Amino acid sequence: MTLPNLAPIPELYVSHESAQKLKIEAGNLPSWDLTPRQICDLELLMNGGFFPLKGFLGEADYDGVVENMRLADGTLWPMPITLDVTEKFAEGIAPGQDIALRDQEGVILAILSVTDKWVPNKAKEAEKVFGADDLAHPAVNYLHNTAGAIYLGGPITGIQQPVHYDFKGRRDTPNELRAYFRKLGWQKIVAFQTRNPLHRAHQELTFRAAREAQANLLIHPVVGMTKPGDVDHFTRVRCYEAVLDQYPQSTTTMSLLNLAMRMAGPREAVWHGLIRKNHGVTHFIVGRDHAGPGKNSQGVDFYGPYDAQTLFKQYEEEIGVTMVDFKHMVYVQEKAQYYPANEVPEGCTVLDISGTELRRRLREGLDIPEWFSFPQVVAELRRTSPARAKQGFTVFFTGLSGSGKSTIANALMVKLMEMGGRPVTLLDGDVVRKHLSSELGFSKEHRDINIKRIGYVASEITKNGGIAICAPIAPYTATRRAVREMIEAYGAFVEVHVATSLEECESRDRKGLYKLAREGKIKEFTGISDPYEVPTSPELAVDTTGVDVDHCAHQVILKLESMGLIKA
Ligand code: PPS
Repeated sequence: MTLPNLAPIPELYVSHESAQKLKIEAGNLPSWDLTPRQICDLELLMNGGFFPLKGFLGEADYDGVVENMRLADGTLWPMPITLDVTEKFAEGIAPGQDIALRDQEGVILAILSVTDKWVPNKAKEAEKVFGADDLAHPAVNYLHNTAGAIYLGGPITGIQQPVHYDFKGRRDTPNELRAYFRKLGWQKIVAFQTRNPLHRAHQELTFRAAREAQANLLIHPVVGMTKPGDVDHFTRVRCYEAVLDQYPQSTTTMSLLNLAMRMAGPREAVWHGLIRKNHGVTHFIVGRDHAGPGKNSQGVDFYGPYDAQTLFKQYEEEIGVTMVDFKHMVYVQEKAQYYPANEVPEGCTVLDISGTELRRRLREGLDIPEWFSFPQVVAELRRTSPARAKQGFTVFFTGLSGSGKSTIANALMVKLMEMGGRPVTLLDGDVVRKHLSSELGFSKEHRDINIKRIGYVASEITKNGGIAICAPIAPYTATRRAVREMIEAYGAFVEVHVATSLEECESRDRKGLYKLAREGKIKEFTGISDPYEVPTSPELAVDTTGVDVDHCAHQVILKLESMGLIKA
């Protein structure tokens, strides 16, 4: 039996007095503005959540972690915790230098004493850590398309915790949790990691796990960064608070963990175990497809359903936390109660609602029965996920100059306004270039900035329940993908490829630009002297050759109807 060692765990903070002094001195250092993911990592580095790490990994530790889940000294650590920066920032930094790490408002949180600076082999990192160099994996996509090209490593001197304004009373450092367990005399604690709302089946399984291990229960949800598209943590925490009342008093507590998940399945499970060990727990529930990212680009699951349990079991002793395997709980109608799926009495009717089915019911405003979830949880979910026909969304037209994007977009706007219900905003290529991007030209860099601005505005419109119609050329796949991700966090993204051929666009030459481009009088002209990467899987492709605008706009309307975004 593992008894918890609830002594305080080392943190990386200096004393309050030294912190004040350091903060002033650090004002003169080169400073790096941390990304949201880096802020999460830094918080857990500083408060001991990532013990025994003393800072962002140096190159030798990184190599060991990537290769075989071990730091250079042999300690088990499965996840590279690295500080990625841009090439431009890295140019001015050399090992031996200190840099100030700031949050997004410019507050100095820590000092990094740089010992290592290197160019990582990202393809190898993806293969080894996430199992495949496949952009369908959210962390691989982040690695290639968001993370900077250079890594800096070295020890951290902690100045202050990142500031949180939400659910302050529910956030605990490892030492605060350890002190809480000590105070209550809890010796065995089962932790449950989650990034989803809890329903009755989860309540049953967590409580059952605690009972079997004769332990207390810690609901330990992740509120840092989870999988894109997950229910936001504000909604989830309100849901968790409702479920907490369902456990027998004083058996269970909840604490929020500001972790940035990587969805790395088996490696992630081991990592979660180590983090929970640092928070003072003795047991950890590992489920089917723990921290799974879903399907790869071939439509196959990245990891086997029990890979995480197998890897955790293999390292259980070293992690120092006992694995409790997740029982898949199902509702048995005749008995009006939950049973583990493999213990259902013979001849009984099993009821279950999958995550996909639940999302469909929420989207379509359909019934969610009481046997499945708690009424307060369902009410919370309905408040923040209204039926699809009431949510905001973005229609993103892309295609060559003169393909007909703006004309169809205008027709679509009018049709949607005629239907009413939601405000409609048109972000046309030319109009955006006049009001939002007037200083930009047509280099790849400038086009990307332009499209990301459009994406940002569209994501805000979508978040607030409106309809955004965008109609730029948007020639690059990666940039369109980045915009999709920005928007899908809040609502649907409908990519419409206006696939009119170059020959047709050129023969129309409505603005006379193709002629000038052919004569070399306009440089970097899309389709002539600049690339257009054709979308491979848009929601819809329309060709305007020989077809009237009304018909094309109608095709978009039909698509929106079939996606449940508008009601007929
Ligand atoms: S991009 O690539 O998405 O940022 O382009 P976008 O903002 O949609 O701007 C395209 C409009 O600008 C005019 N124009 C050019 N297009 C392409 N290449 C070059 N070099 C260029 N120079 C000016 C052109 O009128 C485009 O309008 P549309 O409506 O697409 O014809």
